[in-house]
Amino acid sequence: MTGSRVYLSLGGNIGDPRKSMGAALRILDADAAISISAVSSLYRTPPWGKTDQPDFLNAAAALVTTLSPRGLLDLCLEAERRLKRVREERWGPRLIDIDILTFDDRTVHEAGLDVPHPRMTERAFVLAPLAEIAPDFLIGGQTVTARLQAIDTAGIERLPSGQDWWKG
Ligand code: PH2
Ligand code: MG
Ligand code: MG
Repeated sequence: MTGSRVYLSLGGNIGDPRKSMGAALRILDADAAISISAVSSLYRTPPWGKTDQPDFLNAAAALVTTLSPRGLLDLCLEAERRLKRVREERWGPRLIDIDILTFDDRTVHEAGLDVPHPRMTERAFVLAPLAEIAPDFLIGGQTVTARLQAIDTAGIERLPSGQDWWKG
């Protein structure tokens, strides 16, 4: 497929996040306008922001799409809804969260949609999985690997899931 190259971050910390994230990726991949091209291993990560909640599972994915950023966001939100995510408190526990990190080299500031994701370069739970599938990808002139080395990665554990865990 030719189209825009997108990186996504996925996460969750209640229910069965591995199952929810896998189902979300399969929903997206099944759409005619989206082709998933790479998925990272699963990572166990300490909660960031609001710390009195369970550890998260996080992963990153690369996809190619003919959709607009808004069209892709709508599908991600629809997948979250289908997986029965209820909108919870900010940074609190969640069944599934799908965030668009980058969309080609575009900058988007619209209601509910900021690309590149404004906090991605501060968050090891985003960059550790992303570094596995896109180590040399440049964000703000720095590779993902270099940026990851500059931030706190304490407590982050790559699980022995391999990269096919989402295929179900
Ligand atoms: N998501 C948040 C807030 N905090 N912490 C971790 N470890 N992983 C997440 O995915 C996460 C978080 C809000 O989206
Ligand atoms: Mg998020
Ligand atoms: Mg989100």
